[in-house]
Amino acid sequence: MNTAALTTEKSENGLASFESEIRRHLNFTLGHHAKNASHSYLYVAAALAVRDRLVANWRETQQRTAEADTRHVYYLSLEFLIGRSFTNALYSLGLDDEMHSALHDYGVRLEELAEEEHDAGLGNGGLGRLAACFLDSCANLQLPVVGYGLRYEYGMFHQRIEEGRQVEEPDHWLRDGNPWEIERPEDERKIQFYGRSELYYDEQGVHHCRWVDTQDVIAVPYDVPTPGFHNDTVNTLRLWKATATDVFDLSEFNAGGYTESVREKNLAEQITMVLYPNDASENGKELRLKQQYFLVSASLQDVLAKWIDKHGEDFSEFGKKNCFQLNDTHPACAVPELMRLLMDVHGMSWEQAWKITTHCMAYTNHTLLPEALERWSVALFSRLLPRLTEIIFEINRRFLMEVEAKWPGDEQKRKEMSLIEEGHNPHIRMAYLAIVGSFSVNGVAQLHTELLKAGLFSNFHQMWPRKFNNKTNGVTQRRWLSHCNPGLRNLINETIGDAWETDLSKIEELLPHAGDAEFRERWRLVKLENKRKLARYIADKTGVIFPEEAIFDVQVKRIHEYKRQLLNVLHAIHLYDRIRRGDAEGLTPRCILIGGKAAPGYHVAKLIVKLINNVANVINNDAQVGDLLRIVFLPNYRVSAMEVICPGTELSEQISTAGKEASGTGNMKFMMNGALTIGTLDGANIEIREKAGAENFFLFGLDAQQVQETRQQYEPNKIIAADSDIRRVMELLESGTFNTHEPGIFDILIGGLRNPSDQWLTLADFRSFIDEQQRANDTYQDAQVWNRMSIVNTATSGFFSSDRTISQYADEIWGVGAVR
Ligand code: 17S
Repeated sequence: MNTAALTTEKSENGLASFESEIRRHLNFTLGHHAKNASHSYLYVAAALAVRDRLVANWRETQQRTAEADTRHVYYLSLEFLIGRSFTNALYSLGLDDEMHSALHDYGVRLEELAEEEHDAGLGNGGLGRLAACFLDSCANLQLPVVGYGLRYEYGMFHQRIEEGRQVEEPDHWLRDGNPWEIERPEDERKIQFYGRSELYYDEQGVHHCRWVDTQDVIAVPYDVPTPGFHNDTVNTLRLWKATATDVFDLSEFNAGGYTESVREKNLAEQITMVLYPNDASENGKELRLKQQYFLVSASLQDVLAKWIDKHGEDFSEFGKKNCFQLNDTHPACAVPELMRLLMDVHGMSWEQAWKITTHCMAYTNHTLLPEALERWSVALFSRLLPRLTEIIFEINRRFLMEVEAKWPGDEQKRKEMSLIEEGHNPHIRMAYLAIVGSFSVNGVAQLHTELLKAGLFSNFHQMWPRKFNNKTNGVTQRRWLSHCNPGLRNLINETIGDAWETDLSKIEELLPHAGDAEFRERWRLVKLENKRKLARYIADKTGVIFPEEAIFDVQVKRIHEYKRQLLNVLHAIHLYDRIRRGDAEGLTPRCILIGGKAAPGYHVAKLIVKLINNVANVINNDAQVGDLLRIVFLPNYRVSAMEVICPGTELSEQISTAGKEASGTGNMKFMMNGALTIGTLDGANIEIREKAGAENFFLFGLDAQQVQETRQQYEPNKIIAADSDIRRVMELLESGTFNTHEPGIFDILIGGLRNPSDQWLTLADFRSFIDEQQRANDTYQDAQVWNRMSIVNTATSGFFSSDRTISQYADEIWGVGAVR
């Protein structure tokens, strides 16, 4: 298409050039003058102009998918951590150059305007970001997949650091409007809560159940376009917002209930008001269960309504033609809810409904921490969802008969496997419900899946071995390499072409170039430029200067004991100790960056944040340290921060206690961008090391098996006594060097390290960590060697594309192909 012609006339899609479309949106959509419009309005106008370019393809994709006689997949997730959409959409459409020059006329740079966009922080961490990468890959592969989630008014909290401590602030990301959504009031659904279940007989004398005397809430969908890469496909993410029914019910109004009804509206809207920020720890709050059921019921009703539009009440093919992928157990209510809808609303028998349900549910597990497995008290569940509770008990009754048939007389097995954990306060085990109701159960990395089969879910694996499968996670190389690292993208494209952007296996064509000294030098210069950009970002947010000749050593992820940010800090203290005692010979300058949010109620995690900040304060202000060492805690880590961080990172810290991190996905983003990994044999690290080659990975620590064995006879105090480096680190920590005015504040952390029942075995791995860090230190001194290893890491990252992961879901679980 001739873009020059666009500046004066409209193209076939009825849209003029970006320049005039932006003006039109400023003037008519937003009611502003184009002259000296604020950046925030200019951003909205530009985003709307981009959205307009998506709309025609969006409609066509919807029509094509609706007509296609294929299975449809619904990705149900309480979280979609999308981040920003503006430049991502431009990049997918191949329109960044056109936008660049259009904005020139408004006197603003594209990069600057992009900063106006609030991150859509509708997720906690890996699980939510995975859902966003998956949607990108589904659109790239043109798969008939719709994402279903919640439109939280407040996403992940904003993290501020005050005197070294985390302070949470609400993130009202919608305050300036959201140009990336379209409200669809015509598709609203009614969601029931509370009330009771009632038996009745129909005209034929057949008995049925119905759920009556309920309190109802309306679910209104907002659709978010998800563009594929240069392929004219635009898929849909449908996010539900909660609102009250009949706000202006006239009888209430006349009876003086006006303010009452407005109060009810507020209560209803609470359901989608805020994202729960505690990843990996459930706290049994009623509102959280309401959110889960609200998502599930609205989405299932939506899918059923569209089915009925097309097929009437004939559900014979429903199981074959639909698939619901459950992102962890958070949407596991989908199992009993689909049963309810099929039986109570559509008149099916239990057997018919169960056959359909178990043909279309698939469950992904994301955690190995037993304490993170979701359980809901039967008392709470049955008050909120009485009819669903009956159905769950009936599923359980029938399931336990199967258990009895497989292990006759084994009461212990029935107790272990029951969907209901008995006791004075019985609980529903959501993972077991998901397993029983699904045809597929998958883990997210090889080790994780093996550990699930042998551990947490071993009984179920014995019963249904073929249900269990692995889908190692991946990330989208479009956001996490091409788009966030244009310097490297251009170098790669000049060298091997751009086919890797849609087929990352092609990136291995870089491998031979690792032996080319001139290429290595260009590679080094790109990294250097990215380090400078990252250093500017850090200086801007924290005031700390990262010298560019230092090794950039980064750990960004949620703060959690099992991820062992504490081990990272101990290493920083060790380096500081060496500098202080004049043992800095051969030390490579190092800048340590740590970022991540702690769940607001997770005291130990918050204390770790405080420790990082206090240690940073001492080290960064000690003249003796010079440029040898820096440590920084970067506040408010989020998707858009990672887009600056991963291109500039040289050493990626993946140091969880082996057997605890299900997969990790940050590890993959760093690898793609040429960072080397220092890590344990945990989650996807194992596969990263396999692909990159052991010689291109810094391995340390116990493996999952050894972790189990060490727990029996772990004596951290002996380790401290026997190792002078470790002893000095503990002495520094215990001397109050890092908390001179706040005596005792780190005692809990110190006590944990010294505790023989420390779950995370931090000191068991410390010696090995120090030694491997030293090896990284030494390797870095030879830039030729380091850069070769860096290139090899990028070149062998092909497997970690979410395109590969999603192709496997499509082939091995969903049974779907591209709709073109
Ligand atoms: C992560 N799981 S974020 C794993 N669970 O820890 C990673 N959140 O190893 C893995 O790479 C990633 O998933 C993708 O597979 C996460 O209540 C659980 C959770 C979230 C919210 C919540 C409770 C639990 C609000």
